[in-house]
Amino acid sequence: MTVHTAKPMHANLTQLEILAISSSFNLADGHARQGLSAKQQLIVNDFPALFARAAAESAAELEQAAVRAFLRTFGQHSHPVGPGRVLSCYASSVAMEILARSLAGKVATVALVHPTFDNIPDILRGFDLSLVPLEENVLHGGDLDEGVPLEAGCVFVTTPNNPTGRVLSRKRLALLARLCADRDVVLVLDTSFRGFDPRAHYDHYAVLAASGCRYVVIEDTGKIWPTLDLKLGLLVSSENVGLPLAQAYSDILLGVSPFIHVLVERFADDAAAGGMEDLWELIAANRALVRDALRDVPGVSFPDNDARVSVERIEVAGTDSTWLWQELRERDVYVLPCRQFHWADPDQGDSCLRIALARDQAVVAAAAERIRASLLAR
Ligand code: EGV
Repeated sequence: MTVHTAKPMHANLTQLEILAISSSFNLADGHARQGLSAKQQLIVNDFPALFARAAAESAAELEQAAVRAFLRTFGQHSHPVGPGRVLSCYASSVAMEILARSLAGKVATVALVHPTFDNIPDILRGFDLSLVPLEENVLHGGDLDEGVPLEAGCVFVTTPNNPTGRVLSRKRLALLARLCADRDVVLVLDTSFRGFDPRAHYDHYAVLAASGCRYVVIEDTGKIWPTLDLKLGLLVSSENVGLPLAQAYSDILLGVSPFIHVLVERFADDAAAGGMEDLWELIAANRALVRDALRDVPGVSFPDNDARVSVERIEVAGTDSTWLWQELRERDVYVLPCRQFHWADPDQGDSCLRIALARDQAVVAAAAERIRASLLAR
């Protein structure tokens, strides 16, 4: 299998995540792998009843209930409803593939946030779309009119971003949406990490609708709840989006299991009833654990001071992160090197590693000690 021999320099990030799947110290992928909370365990104990309900009730109604519960729990009260506006997918990457398929031939160039997870540029390039980087600093604080090149027919932003955790503020979203409306450009948001950061819980759909821009939002339950990758990606779009999304969807999917919809509704209700705060606490504790274990290691710093997402970057001055990745792998610890996130200029990611935090504390603590030992032995 190619993935097992892939050199980390040339592998994509997901290939490196696959290598880590069976390790005891898998801090590579951003999926939720922490143990279930006591209340979540009760939902899992109820699986036979959930299955029976999924089989008995109207699939369309179960889907609507799941979408509504999920989006409202995370502040998205003005999310669209109605035929074709919210399409259920197996995963956010599947939603992205469908979006890219619908952009092909309609749009030539996409302005894509830089850095971001590498399967986004890879999927877009797979449909012959040209990419131009939209640097985070420009996105959050610069002149958008200059920063978004005129040739871009689509602007794609991950918020909160992966791996940096930076969140697009309401004000910046409004500016960007206005610019997209003025230029008749499609604005795409990937909000897969939204659940972790309350600063991303303002009502994005209200802002988007007020601008009148053509938009697509990719939502995701997969990063939040430890449901063994039983998850839902949503492809949400404006009425005026002008892309053949429903047709592209039908090329790939008939629909998603109603069992997933029932599950998502229950987990969303649990999140709204306090589960969300428990999750934030776990991530904050794991982040503190990593920082405390590595803070005094010479050359180490944490570039994303404010981040609340379930991944943390560590910078190791003067080291090649791909080499470090190898060193850690020999201790059975798996993280990600950051070159691949910088899809337009990999050298920018040279000295950073990304550590996944949606794990049990004991796993993070043990892995952090191994990372510390490895760094001190350099
Ligand atoms: C992260 C895995 C895919 C992706 C993981 C991810 N790759 N879907 N090709 O879900 O941050 O580790 O986004």
